[in-house]
Amino acid sequence: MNSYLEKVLNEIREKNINEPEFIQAVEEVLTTIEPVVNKHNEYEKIALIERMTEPERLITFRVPYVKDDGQTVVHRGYRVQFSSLIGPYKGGLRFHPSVNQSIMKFLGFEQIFKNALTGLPIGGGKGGSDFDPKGKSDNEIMRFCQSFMTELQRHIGQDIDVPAGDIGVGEREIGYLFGQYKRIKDTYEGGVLTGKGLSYGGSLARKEATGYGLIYFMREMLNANNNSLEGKTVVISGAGNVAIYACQKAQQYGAKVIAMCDSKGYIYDKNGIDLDCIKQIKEIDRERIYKYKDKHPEAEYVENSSIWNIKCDIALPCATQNELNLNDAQILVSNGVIAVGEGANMPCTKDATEYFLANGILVAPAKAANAGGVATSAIEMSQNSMRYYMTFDEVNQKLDNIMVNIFNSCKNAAEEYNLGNNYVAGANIAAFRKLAKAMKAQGIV
Ligand code: NDP
Ligand code: 2IT
Repeated sequence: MNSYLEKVLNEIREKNINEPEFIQAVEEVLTTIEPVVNKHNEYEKIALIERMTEPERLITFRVPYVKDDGQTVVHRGYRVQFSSLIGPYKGGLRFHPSVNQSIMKFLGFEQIFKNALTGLPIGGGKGGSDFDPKGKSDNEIMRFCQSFMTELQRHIGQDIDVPAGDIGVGEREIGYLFGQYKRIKDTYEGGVLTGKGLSYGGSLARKEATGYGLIYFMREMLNANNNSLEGKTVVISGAGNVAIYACQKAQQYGAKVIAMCDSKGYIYDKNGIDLDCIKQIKEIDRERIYKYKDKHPEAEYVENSSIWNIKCDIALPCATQNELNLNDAQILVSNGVIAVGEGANMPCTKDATEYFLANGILVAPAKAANAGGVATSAIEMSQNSMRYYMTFDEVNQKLDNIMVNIFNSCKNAAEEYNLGNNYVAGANIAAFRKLAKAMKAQGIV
């Protein structure tokens, strides 16, 4: 490995010894940008990689709230303002009991590269809390969001840092967060959050954007390799925002989605998933996926088993990080999978990704393939600035164009460095080159 990259990587491993996800995300990027760094000896003197891998700012704060039974509970809130190189910090908020500094930093780091790939002026950030929204009443969610925003508001703004949703944060939570921000600031700053409800500044097609974008990217990737979605069997992990709209678009392109899951178990429906039923369970009832069997007794519900044991042509991990490991990858390959599309952030472990690539499986890397969500968030910010609304078709068409451009950037970068159809490396190289250029131009900051 390039001696400068090796030195930086070792320092990062030592300094962040308790942050395995962050180290994993950095390793993946640094090991694939080597051919670019080899051409730029000047990077070492200006500590370009060290600066790119150290967050500009990391904020943690106390979030107390009172439960319905009167008990006060304290959670930890985070905002990682990783990079403002090419725009205001931008990235989602995650509410999940697993949230910690490592997960926040890995997500913030990935976001910088993802946002660079969109071609839009947005920097990278991420935030959230170890709060578990599951089983909480609406009032508990509201009080938690208000408490969270009471601290977060001093660090964000439509030209400073623009949060959005992620796991456990959807339109309901964004509404409560926005209401509290507006109340404290006493100004209507529409673009301070994205993923807002349509009645107060949200964008049409933002809800669908990440899942749709994933399938637009997959369409382009298959097309470039003389294949298509038509008639393919698809397995999708998760049953949340990304998974649902990936399923919808895949079905529209003639693919057959045969399985989806939540963190408790998966549903396998050989007749093809009934998405209206999943939407009712997950978007409206906020229930567990096994309820699918109430309407479809012929479907199978399986707990404590990997969804990746199911034979399919296309695997779309859309739940969470490291949900698809080497063993899963080996099973998928032996079952004849042709392509993997990462809807979640870093869903495949590093060895799983390497195994797919070594076996000629097409991999649509998260940074590129799930960038449609944040790209549409940027389109929401534009609409808020213009005090204007675009139609669903206008936004959707822009999203489609952005995903085509992102795919082409990954493809062109991979080809330029003789990496064949390794779009994982292609994505990292394309994003890194843009960021490195901006970093050099802006001096030592
Ligand atoms: P949601 O909260 O809407 O849904 C998450 C889904 O994943 C749920 O079905 C959840 O199940 C499942 N899940 C979570 N953890 C696990 C686990 N450990 N094992 C199995 N299933 C699990 O989140 P999103 O759909 O918004 O996010 C999904 C992924 O996509 C995340 O990695 C996120 O970072 C990424 N992403 C999201 C974007 C967006 O616009 N929302 C944009 C780009 C990426 P359960 O309900 O049981 O917890
Ligand atoms: O991981 C992601 O890109 C998101 N959760 C969406 C971020 C955003 O600002 O829309």
